[in-house]
Amino acid sequence: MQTKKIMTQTPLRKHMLATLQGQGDQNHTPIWLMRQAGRYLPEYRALRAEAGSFLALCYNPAMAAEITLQPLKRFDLDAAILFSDILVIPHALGMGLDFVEGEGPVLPPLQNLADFDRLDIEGFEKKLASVYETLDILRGRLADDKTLIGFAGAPWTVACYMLQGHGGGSFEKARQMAAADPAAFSVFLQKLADVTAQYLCTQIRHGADTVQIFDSWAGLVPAEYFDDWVIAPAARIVRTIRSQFPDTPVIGFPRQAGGQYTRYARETGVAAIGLDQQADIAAIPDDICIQGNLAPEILLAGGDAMKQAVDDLMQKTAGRRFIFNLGHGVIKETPPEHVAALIGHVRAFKHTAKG
Ligand code: 1CP
Repeated sequence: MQTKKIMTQTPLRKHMLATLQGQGDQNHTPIWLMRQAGRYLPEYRALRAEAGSFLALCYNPAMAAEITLQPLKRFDLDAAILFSDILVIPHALGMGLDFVEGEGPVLPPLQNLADFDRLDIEGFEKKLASVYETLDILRGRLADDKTLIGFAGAPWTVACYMLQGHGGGSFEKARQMAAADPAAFSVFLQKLADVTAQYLCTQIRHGADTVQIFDSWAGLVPAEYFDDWVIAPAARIVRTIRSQFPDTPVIGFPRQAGGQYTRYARETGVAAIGLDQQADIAAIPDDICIQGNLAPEILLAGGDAMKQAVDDLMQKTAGRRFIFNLGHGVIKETPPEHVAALIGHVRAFKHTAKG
């Protein structure tokens, strides 16, 4: 009896990876949340205090692996996302980087676009060895049915920080440097794209099942430069990854790309696009795999309004490839119980028969 039971069990599958590869199960919508590890979790805050600083945490493989797994211990998620930050690339290229309490990242900004060539392009991978070690640990500790997500910032978004020196505003100085010499800026982004592609390929070699490109500030790019500054660098990264890892899907997240989302999906060759909470799902052709779209504020609020919003999103995405997620990261005041309730509601959702 026992043997028979084991034999009839369906093999464990990575639901999220299967959905990205076009082999998803209609009865299991994969779910993960951007910033699912982080400050809304008390166990994160405890390890963060122990490490002393956010960067020390990122570069400590045992701790970074532990933090990556924290949300999966609490919640029935389909994926783990490597715990790190998009700014480890400029840091590994030799730029200073500090995360100032209550202020966010601070870097000594580049003064000229040509300064890129003074960065440590040769040594950068060595400095990221601890990130790859984190992935090695995760590959051994993650359950077989969980998808491991690697990531990097998109060249435009990372360039914003490299040229501005900090976040928390609208990157006026970075945008001015870019618009003053768009051709030189495109070259700057190409170089950054090549470094980023190399970083992501090494993450895949160390066990990432998929990688996401975070273009958080894509919405700041003027329409006439969207192709050069957002689409072209992402396409360049996808091309490199595909040439080395043809089966590894790439997710693109050009946040607040509005009417440009569909073109981004078609022209970059990504397997799926992340949608912010303003994006209109109905405007995205349904052969395109989508992820996201629930407003983080709705998760913060919880309760019946959240359940209703989940039902609406599930109805809107019925019959198409969809990975449940937020439109941006979990807000740090979010009660963890709301995350549990959200996932429970997604899992319990049954599509109502139509007609
Ligand atoms: O403990 C702390 O105080 C640090 C807070 C924190 C955390 C938890 C930062 C600083 N980064 C992270 C982790 C992080 N960052 C992850 C981990 C994986 C996850 O659970 O999702 C990821 C994917 C990122 C990516 C990231 N960093 C982005 C892209 C996504 C987004 O949120 O738009 C950006 C823009 C950053 C820069 C950054 N790092 C940290 C902060 C506070 C910021 C944003 C600063 C700004 O608003 O400009």
